[in-house]
Formats: sequence, structure tokens, C-alpha cells
Amino acid sequence: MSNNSEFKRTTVQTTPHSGQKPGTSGLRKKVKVFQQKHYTENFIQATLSAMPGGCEGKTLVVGGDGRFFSPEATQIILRLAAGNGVSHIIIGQDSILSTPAVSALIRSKKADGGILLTASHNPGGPNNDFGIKFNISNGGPAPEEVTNKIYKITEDIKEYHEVDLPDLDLSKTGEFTHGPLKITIVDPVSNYLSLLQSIFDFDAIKEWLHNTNPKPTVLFDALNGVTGPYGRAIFVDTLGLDEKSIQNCTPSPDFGGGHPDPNLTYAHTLVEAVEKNNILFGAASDGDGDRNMIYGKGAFVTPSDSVAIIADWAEKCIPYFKSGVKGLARSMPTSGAIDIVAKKRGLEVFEVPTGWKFFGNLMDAGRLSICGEESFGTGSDHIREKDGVWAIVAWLQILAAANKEKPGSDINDVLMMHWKKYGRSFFSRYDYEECESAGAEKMMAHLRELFESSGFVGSDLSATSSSASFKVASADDFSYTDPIDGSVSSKQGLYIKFEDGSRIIFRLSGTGSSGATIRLYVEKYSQDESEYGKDAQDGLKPLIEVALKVSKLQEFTGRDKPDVITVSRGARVGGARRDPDMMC
Ligand code: VG1
Ligand code: CO
Repeated sequence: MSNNSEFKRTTVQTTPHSGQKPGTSGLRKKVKVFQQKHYTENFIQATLSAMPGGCEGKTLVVGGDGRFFSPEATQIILRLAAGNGVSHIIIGQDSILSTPAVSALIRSKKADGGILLTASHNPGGPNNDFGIKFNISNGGPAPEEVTNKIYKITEDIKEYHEVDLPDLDLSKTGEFTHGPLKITIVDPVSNYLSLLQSIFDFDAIKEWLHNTNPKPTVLFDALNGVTGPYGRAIFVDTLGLDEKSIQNCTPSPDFGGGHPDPNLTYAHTLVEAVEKNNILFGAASDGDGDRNMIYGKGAFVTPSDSVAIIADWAEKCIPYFKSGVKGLARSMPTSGAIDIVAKKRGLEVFEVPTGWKFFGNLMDAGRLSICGEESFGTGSDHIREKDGVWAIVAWLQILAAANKEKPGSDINDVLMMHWKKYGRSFFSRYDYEECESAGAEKMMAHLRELFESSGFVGSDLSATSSSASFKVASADDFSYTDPIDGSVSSKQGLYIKFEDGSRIIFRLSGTGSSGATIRLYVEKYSQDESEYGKDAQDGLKPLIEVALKVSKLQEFTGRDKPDVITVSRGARVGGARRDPDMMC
């Protein structure tokens, strides 16, 4: 048996790389940036140094979505972990682990944290993005206190510590010794699968899938991301469905050249197959498996509705929630559909800033069970990350239950039932990608100034193409005080709330790898049944006009069209500044 002293720990001199500030979800940059000399090493050293309680003698989980540069980054992590005195590393075979699976492993193995190698839904490959994210011992993304510390260390880093180890073979599962490190290489799927089996009633889903005439058709699309093996284990091996029920299920380092983002634009392989083959239930997840899209023939579930509907059905049909749902939550720009469910059910509901890291404390304190974000993120306190596959199975469970109540129910029926009970929140998001940072910042500064000017609150903002006008009820920069630890996160998005309950929100993205992406969110609530079947785009038009006018977005950015529009009944894309209306 080896001991630490036999291995030569070396200290390597380095100089800081600028811009290593973790964003909404880790550090995301072009692969070429990570490949620069000492770039990845600096960030890993800073992460290990910033670990709460230090990293010496600790256990870490390492894995990711298998994107280009993951094997190299894994070997760097092993060398630096050894150099910094980490004692045990649990790795997914071939360095593959979905983000939810990392969170589950940290929790079940009682590890002290995890390093995730992913840029999530951003494209991969030598000319695209890589990313590194640090999760803490509860299995969730490191809070801002830790990420700020990481950034601070990167700003004046002078050295890092490593043990010069040969590359470890990551292809075989088992227990190994690698220099001073104990290594456990695990099958990426089994631990996660048994967690899901303890949460859901798979027999009820099977009963619906196999004993209904005609048999419900199902299609899962992993978009060549990490969920391929998880999808196969669930749809084929557990639910006993045909091979044809899954597609794009082999993880690829560049996601087959695609954009592993589950929305109606980028998951077109799913959308086309569902429409062509009349599939009742279609679903996709993103590169690292934490996002999901639910899409059946002619029916698209917005993420804001999805989380509200799961929250509404959970206690009734998902065994994990049988003993009760503790509380609900959403990110600030997510529609208020879940708030209405909470109110009717007498549950606490929280509004947190964008990013999953803000849900963890509430879950740890036992006040939050189910939460979501408008950006295709849905999850619960079974782990501390959003969980795409979990959300997909939750929808299968709901459909199985709905079919018990009313045979033949499909996704549209579940949606309509929900809106009839609670009203409908129309929601849309416009993304202006890779704008010039200076222009985007100026637009935000202009809005801040406007919000502070006297008379803005109470004023009427009018649309350009109609007589519609909206009275400003409040306008501010969203600030959040964590109810558990009292930490304050400010400047989390500019919102205007109107007297009729509608909202418009402006945020700058924290996940892009270059330039500034402006996100504009609009929301309107309706209890008029005659509107429920409508496309959100029409009803929201006056609000969007108001948003563009008040922000002077075009003037500041030169953009007259967004790149991506996500609407209640679909996402349309403009791609490289193309006309989004042409692409629906
Ligand atoms: C986006 C989404 C946010 C999500 C984050 C990470 O952040 O808006 O809701 O939590 O991505 O998701 P931003 O700052 O670009 O708006 V993932 O699937 O990339 O881990
Ligand atoms: Co993701």
C-alpha cells in the first residue's frame, strides 16, 4: 500500500488568467481558452483552495457530459487533487456522469463535493465550449460565497500543486490506487437509476404504457448528450419499450455537431419525429442532463407550466411525495403559474434569482420540495440540481395517473385541465445573443436610471401598434435575501410589474462564453377560458412592444430581432440574426 510521502508533490509557478469568474452555472469558455497553458490548472487549484473546510483528506466526485476536452481535464483534476492532498475521487466511467447523477452520487456517497465538466446546453467540440462547475457537499452548485472566493483566488494565483501522475485509464469500473489517491470508477447510471426507482411508481407507468389500447407512443431524444445511457436504462430496460422509443442516445464529444439544448428549435430531431409519427409523449434533455423539454403531438409544455403541473399532481401520483409537499419555488423570471398552485394548496412559495444554486438552502432546511426555472429546468429535493430525466419520468407518471382518471388523456388534456383549474400564465422569452457588452450594459444602466426617476412608477406605458397601455405598479432591480442564511444577492434582473399583474424583465445571461446575451421575459396571466387555446405570441405582443420601447434595446444594441424566441406554444429561432418570424 502506498502512502503520500512516496509521491513527489511539486509546486508549479503560474500567473493569473483574467475572467475566471464562475457565472450562473460554473465557468464556461471556448475549449481553446481552457487549453491555454495553466488555464485549467489555475481554475482547479482555485476551486480546491476555496473548498469549504479545505480539500485535504476529502472525497470528490468527478464527471461530466463527455464533451471535448473532458478526458484531458479529468487527468488535470487528478494530478492537482493528488497535489493538494485530496484522498478519494469517485469518477464516472470514461468521465461520464450527468449533472443530476453527480448530485445524487455526492449525496449517496457522502462525498465532500464534486467537479462537473460541462458547459451544459452550449455546443461542444474543439471550436466550441467547455465548462467546469463546483458542487458542495449537499450535492448542489456552490453558493456565491464560494464562487466569489474561487474567482478571487484566480485573480492573483501564483502557483498550483500537483503530483506528476501518468494518465489514469478511465474505461474500467472498480477501485484503484493512483499515486496517493484512492479512485473509484463507477458505472454512470446505476446509482441514479436506483434513486429514480425509489421515487417513482414505474409499475403504474408500465401498466399505462403496455396495457392501453392503442399503446401510447413514446420518444426520448438525448440530443447526443450525456443522458443517452440513462434514457436507455429507463425507457428500454426498465419500462420495457422498444429501441425505437429512444434516439440520439450515444454521448458524443461534440453532440453530433448539434446544439444540445432541449427547446423547439434545437431539439428539432425530436419535434419532427413526434409530428411525423404522431407520438403521444416526446421528451428531450440537454448536454449534461439537467434540462428537459416535454413535447407531444401538437402539445408543447412550457417549463413554467411544467413545474406547476408536477407540483399539482405530485402528492397524488409520485410515491416520493406521498407524505406531502413541503414548499414550492421558482426563479424570478419564471411565470407565476406555480405560485397559484402553492396558494390554492396552502404551501409556501419562494422567488429566487436565476440559477439552481439558490434553491439548495431552502431544500436543506426542509422548506422546499419542487421547483423550476423557465429555462427548461425542473427538479425536486431528491437531489440539489435540476433534473431532466426526473422531470420526464414525472410527466409519464402524471399521464399514467391522468389516464386512470380519464382514459385517453394526452398532454394537451393535462394542460387544459390545469388552466381550467388555475388560469393560464402566458409567457415568452426573447434572447439577443452575443451582443456587444458595452451596448447591453448601457441599456441596463438606462433602465436602472429610468426606474429611479420620479414619476416612472404610476406612469402608463403604451404599445406602438395598439391602444393597449400598462400602468407601472413597481420597477426595480431584483434583490434576494436568502431566508435561511441571510446572504444577499443583488442586481439579479430588472423587472417592471404592471397593475394588471403582467411583468417584463431584463437580464444579462451568465452562461455565455462571449459577448453579452440579453434576455427579455414577458408574462401575462389570464382567467379567460376562451384564451387558453391561443398562441402566447399574439396576447403578449403589446407587452413586448412596451418592453422594447422602454428599454431602447434596438438603439443600444443595434438589434431589431432576437435570435431565439421561446413562446408558450413553441420556440422560434432566428439563428445568426435571421428573422425569427420566418423560422417558426
Ligand atoms: C441560464 C438560464 C438559467 C439556468 C442556467 C444554467 O442562465 O437562464 O435559468 O439556471 O442557464 O442552466 P443565464 O444566466 O444564461 O440566463 V444549464 O442547463 O446551462 O446548467
Ligand atoms: Co444543463
